[in-house]
Amino acid sequence: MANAEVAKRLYEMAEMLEFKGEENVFKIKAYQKAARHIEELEEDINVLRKKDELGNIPGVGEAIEAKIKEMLDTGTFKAFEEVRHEIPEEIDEITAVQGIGPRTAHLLYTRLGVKDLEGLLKAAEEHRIRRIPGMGVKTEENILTAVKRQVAEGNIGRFPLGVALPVAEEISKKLVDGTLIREVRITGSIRRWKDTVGDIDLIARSDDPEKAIEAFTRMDNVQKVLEKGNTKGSAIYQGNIQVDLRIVKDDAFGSLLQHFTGSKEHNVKLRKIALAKGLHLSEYGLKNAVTGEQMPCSTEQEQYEMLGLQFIPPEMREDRGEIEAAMEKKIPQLIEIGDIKGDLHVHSNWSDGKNTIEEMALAARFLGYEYIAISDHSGSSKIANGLSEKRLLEHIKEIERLNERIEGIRILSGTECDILTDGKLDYSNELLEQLDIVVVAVHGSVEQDSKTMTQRIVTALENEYVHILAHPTGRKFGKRLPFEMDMEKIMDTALEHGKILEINSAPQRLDLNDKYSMMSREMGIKLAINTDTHSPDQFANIRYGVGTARRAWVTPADVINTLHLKDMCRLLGISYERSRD
Ligand code: DGT
Ligand code: CA
Ligand code: CA
Repeated sequence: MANAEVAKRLYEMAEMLEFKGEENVFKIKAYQKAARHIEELEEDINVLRKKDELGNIPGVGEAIEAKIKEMLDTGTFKAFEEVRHEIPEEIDEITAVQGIGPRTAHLLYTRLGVKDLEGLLKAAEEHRIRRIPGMGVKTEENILTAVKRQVAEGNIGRFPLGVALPVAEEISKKLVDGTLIREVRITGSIRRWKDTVGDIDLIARSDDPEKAIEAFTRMDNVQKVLEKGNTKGSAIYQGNIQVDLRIVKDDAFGSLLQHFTGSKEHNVKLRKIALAKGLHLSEYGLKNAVTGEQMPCSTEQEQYEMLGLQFIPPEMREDRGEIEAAMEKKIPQLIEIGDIKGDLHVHSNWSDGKNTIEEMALAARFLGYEYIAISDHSGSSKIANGLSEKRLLEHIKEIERLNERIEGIRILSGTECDILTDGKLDYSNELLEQLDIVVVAVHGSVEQDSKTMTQRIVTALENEYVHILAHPTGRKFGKRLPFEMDMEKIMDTALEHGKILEINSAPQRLDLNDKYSMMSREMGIKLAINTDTHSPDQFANIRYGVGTARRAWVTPADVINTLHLKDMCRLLGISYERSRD
């Protein structure tokens, strides 16, 4: 088991205990704490175990240590399995509803027998929830609204990309480890970098498809085999995610890749174009509709070319005008990870990050970045150890010192300043003026009605010292739906005042999403693609932000952190010289 898996199990244990109404809060907190520290470990937990150093992990006492060992040996632990049997399987559906935590889910289950979303909706509509002591009419109404919204947004039964992609990569790696399977490609919505995905779609090349499918179904962590054919396999993998695998021999690999990358809407339109040319398009490639001659393509490029189209990047394949653009050879040169020159939303251990400012700067320099902005939280974010005005001044000084000492990267002094409930900012203008860059964000009081929330953000964007609005809609997969707000009004304000909107690359956020990123780009609003990282490894999340931007047809010119340091300094009105020596 990898660190992330061990951590996940411990988090689940905490959640299940909470669900069960565990009285001892410290027990729940202990699991969460251990999980958090394991998640952030830089060393492999299996290695620590060999060195007998598990006990050194903060939060891991004797009891949890024993459970970790059990997990590393058997893949699970007894206490976990025992509790799991007492809890209905679909309970995640319930706790994913805004405003329902494990305790409320437990009440709904024990009092009303509610164990899935359908049951919850029914209970709310039949006014049974208000009769539970302590819940009331208002709670019932809120639950009903939240469930309806969740259903309308189609988020049910889908996995965040940040969950599915690492699993898909893990499986791909396992599959090519053998000599049997020569190449594996991730296709479907994951390859299109869609923010949530229904399942994992893989294709592979092998000379012996049947054996390859057999090997696939016998992989570790396969929980259930759904289909096992000559060239097709389908299974439920650990984490309850479905994996579809198709195997081909060499010649039609490009055609198959194109087909399974989708989207369905994109493919339907391609098929029409093929027909107009007397061709028939299927997963096996193109075929002459009259003679029946097959024309399989080994690359996608070839297939698009045969249809008279420019190559279309996977992220654009949603039938949003990309086929028409490809006909006119007008596919834009989309942004790539290599275009990113710096990260403007980075946390350090001055607030809730894990590492020092210096460590973050060195990690960024290693990635080839020219600059980063350290944007720690402001004072009102108490849980995040936000900086008081006094500590922010020290923070600025520390960054000055580091800039004198560290070469090859410029550290910009920044903040992720809270937008207070009325739209005022958590720091005075006098203080904001002393920073290189001001990132603002909504954290508390997220339940405000649309009018109040819109005005709150508009007011913040009207402040002359503000540069970037971070994670504009506040959504978090499985935890929080987007704020109620008038996004168009917020975009109009951003445009009017020259403010930048962030595409936050944290995979649980991906906020702005593709749709709003596209609207912003079309309006001419500049974007920043940041990671909001709390440790050096999270810089790697930039790929999710760039993927989202590519879905929105974003080019380097639309994004400010593709600028070189000199141009970035000019944009921010700060001296470039300071960084040179
Ligand atoms: P998902 O899984 O809901 O996130 O979305 P996709 O796009 O991965 O959809 P999925 O897994 O049902 O199918 C994978 C790809 O296979 C899809 O993007 C295009 C292709 N495909 C599936 N069903 C059809 C179909 O009925 N017609 C066409 N033309 N292509 C299909
Ligand atoms: Ca899929
Ligand atoms: Ca599928």
